[in-house]
Amino acid sequence: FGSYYCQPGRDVIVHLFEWKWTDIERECQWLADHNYCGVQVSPPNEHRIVTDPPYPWWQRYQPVSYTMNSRSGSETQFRNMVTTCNNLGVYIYVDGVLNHMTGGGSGTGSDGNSFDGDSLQYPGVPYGPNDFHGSDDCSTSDGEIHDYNNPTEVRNCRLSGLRDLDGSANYVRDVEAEFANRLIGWGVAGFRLDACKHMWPGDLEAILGRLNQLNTQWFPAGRNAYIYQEVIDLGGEAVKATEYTYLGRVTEFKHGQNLGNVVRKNNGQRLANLVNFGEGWGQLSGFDALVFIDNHDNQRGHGAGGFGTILTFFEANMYKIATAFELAWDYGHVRLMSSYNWPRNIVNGVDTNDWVGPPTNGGGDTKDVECFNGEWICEHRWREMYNMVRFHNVAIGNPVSNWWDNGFQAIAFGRGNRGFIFINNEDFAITQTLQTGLPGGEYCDVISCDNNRPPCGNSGGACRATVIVNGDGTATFDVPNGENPMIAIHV
Ligand code: QV4
Ligand code: CA
Repeated sequence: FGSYYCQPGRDVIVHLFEWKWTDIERECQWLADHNYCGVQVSPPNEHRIVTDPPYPWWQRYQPVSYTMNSRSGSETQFRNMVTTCNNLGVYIYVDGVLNHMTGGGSGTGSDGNSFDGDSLQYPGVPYGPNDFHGSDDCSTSDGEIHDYNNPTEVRNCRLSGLRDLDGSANYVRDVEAEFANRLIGWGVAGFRLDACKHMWPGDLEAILGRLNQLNTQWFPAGRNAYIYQEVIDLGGEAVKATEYTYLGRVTEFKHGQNLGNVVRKNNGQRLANLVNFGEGWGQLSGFDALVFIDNHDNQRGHGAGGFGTILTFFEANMYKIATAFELAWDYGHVRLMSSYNWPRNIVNGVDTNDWVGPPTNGGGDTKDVECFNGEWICEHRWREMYNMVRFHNVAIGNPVSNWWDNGFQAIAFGRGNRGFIFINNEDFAITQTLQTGLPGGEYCDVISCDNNRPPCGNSGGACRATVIVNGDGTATFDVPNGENPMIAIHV
């Protein structure tokens, strides 16, 4: 389940966090035009509606049933989105929450089904008390996870009070696989599986073993769904990411943590140290890793947070440097984050507004997306991002080559005869002649230019000078420091 299917020359996926189905359906044309492989969408099934605090984004990680009315829209809207995007060759990856249902308390979910987390009743599924882990399986006095050195506790007790499903039960496995197969039947291409650290690999294996192959209306016969499992493994806990790699890919949280530390120059880190980035830094095999600079949790201090480490759109310049490196380098399957804005307010290391949901028309009614209006950030539409997605696509299959560094905060490398990038994280401009490996000719810097063939130019006029590659592959780079201190060229 760790191999994914993209249209030729596409590879990167983007998480359109909390977007509505109608907005994603519209965005797929732009994503197709800019060579994105696919979209990760927020959990589409019925969820709790939380009013205190009002309509937080995290209400969607408290499932009430597997019917399809959610904050992002209806079943019809979801299916229309999948059809339209698939017809454009942009594939949909669903965030699947299979470990648990809601926390405590009772109410009515986003599709009108009642639930009672206290008596473990979810009639919309239906699930009852026998479908959950109880005191037989979890030995902590309050039923919560406390000790991350105890794998049984991590898998059988409750994560933040969330009612923990018994994945060893055939009924639970059947119900969850039926849900996934319903989505696969509509054309969904795979799943980001939530909270896999808290599920036994054998239980996941049993659910995945029940999955149908992808819909042959859009995918070649015999293709499995693409599975990437959320396991946060920064070392030092009992549960390891490598316990899950036999099933599919795993989120590699060390990747964004390491790149955040390097670009911020934390603890004396240098760009030059990235020469063996990836496995050489104790990360998973690139073929097992799903990688990202930030995700919807750690951009607001949830999960493996760390505001002094993780980079986000709030630090746009460093974020672009880290993302450009990630897209130019040859490691892992890259997922970009596309965020909404919120009034981040860090007090003693905690964001007091970490719960704030997407832009709203009032209440829990999410606003239509309008990129760059100050509410929807749309990182995936930043020129530096989508042009580096193209660089990434052009470079596929070519190993890193012609590495150069100045020993400190300036590096450059190529990807065979396809592309070359120079990153200058020093406090001064650099002029340097290097072997690029590229065919001779004139190239446009795709960091500052939208055109990638001379004459290079943007309507905004931000374009930097053309880079001339000589017949012997050498070129002289004049790389500024400060804003966008990078030059990237590709065939
Ligand atoms: C509270 C108390 C509990 C108490 C409970 C009583 O904290 O101690 O037992 O009330 O019922 C929300 C609240 C949380 C509340 C809980 C239950 O924030 O305070 O518990 O609901 O009502 C997201 C958010 C969570 C949120 C959850 C469900 O991050 O804050 O909890 O959604 O709404 C670990 C895991 C990793 C996880 C990461 C955050 O290994 O798997 O923590 N990441 C994924 C998702 C994440 C999501 C979940 C898992 C859960 O990416 O977004 O949590 O689905 O590292
Ligand atoms: Ca569990």
